[in-house]
Amino acid sequence: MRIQACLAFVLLVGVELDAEVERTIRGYDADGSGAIEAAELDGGSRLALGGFVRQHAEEIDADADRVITRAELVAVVGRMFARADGNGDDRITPAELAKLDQLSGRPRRRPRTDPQP
Ligand SMILES: [Ca+2]
Ligand SMILES: [Ca+2]
Repeated sequence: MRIQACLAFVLLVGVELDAEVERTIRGYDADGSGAIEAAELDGGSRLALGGFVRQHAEEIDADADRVITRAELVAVVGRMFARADGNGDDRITPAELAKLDQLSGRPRRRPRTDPQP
C-alpha cells in the first residue's frame, strides 16, 4: 500500500487536503470537466496524490461510473486521514504514520522504488 507515502507527503508538508485534491484533479482533468474521467487517468500527474489516484482509481470511484469526482477523492483522502489520525487531533504525526504502516501488515522498511510498467 502506498497510501502512507501519499499521506506522509500531504500532511508532513502541511498541504491542505482540499487544495491538494483540487490540484490533483486539475493535473488529470484534460477536458476541464472538473472530474477525472477514466481516459484521463492515462495523463500524467506528478503530484503526491496523482500516482495514488491512478493506482486506486477503482476504489476511489465509489459509484463505479468510471469518473472520479472531487467529492469521491475527498471522501477517500478524508477516510485515510481519519484512519491515520489515531488520537483525532487532526494532525498526523510520524509516529501515527509508522503505526499505520504496521496496521497495513507491512512493518518492513520502504522497499526500493516500485518498478513502473
Ligand atoms: Ca475531466
Ligand atoms: Ca464516480
